[in-house]
Amino acid sequence: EESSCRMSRNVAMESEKGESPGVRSLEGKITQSDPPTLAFPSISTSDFKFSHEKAAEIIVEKVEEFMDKLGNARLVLVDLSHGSKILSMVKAKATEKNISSTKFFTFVGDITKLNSEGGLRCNVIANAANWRLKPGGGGVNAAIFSAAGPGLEVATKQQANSLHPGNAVAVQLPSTSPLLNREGVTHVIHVLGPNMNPQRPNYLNNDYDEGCKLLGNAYSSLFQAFISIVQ
Ligand code: AR6
Repeated sequence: EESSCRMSRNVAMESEKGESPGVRSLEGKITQSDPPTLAFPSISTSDFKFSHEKAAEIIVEKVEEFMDKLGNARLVLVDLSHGSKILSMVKAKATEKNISSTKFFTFVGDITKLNSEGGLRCNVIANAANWRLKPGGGGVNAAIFSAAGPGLEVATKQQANSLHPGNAVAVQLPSTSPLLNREGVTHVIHVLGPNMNPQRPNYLNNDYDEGCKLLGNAYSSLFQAFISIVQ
């Protein structure tokens, strides 16, 4: 059995350009204090039961692929606990590949309290959503909908009613949202990852060929949506 997903490797060399972070941005602006930052959870690896090893491989491949499209923006993988397996695997793989630790790093904390509790300002956060884009259900989805207030559900409905696995949709938070006012989050990007939990919709029955493809698509959609917001 294949132990991990093999993805294209031809992006590996491009991240090593030796640029100094914070000096240039997409529009040539110098924004050294608060660079645009996307905080994202590890999609599919908890309730959706996707392999942590395969997910870590895909996260690092996709981060690497988007490095040179980021300008001065940053990507941050977040999880709740210091014991997070996914964070340590991703950290090790990113170090191995010499990915710039100012443009991509991991962070332990609640994604809805990064600024107030962690002192990390992220203008965009990603949500590991369900296909109906509904609040609740546990995990990061329940936490984000609850912290954002009812305005997130309303604003989400104006963008989309559902998502297919592998896709993402960006939603701007209304001006009344506590997530905006307390945390400085302007957008939530909902992402639907592949599901390996037989008790959830779109169950893939251990088909990791399809699962890895969909998780790769999910991160591409997420990072592309983030870049569209900040450029
Ligand atoms: N802050 C940071 N990370 C978190 C938080 C938080 N508040 N809560 C969970 N995580 P999951 P999935 C981490 O289960 O596997 C929902 O019910 C968690 O440790 O939220 O994609 C939806 O409605 C893990 O690393 O998402 C869907 O039906 C990561 O977030 C389903 O779960 C993702 O865990 C999606 O399942």
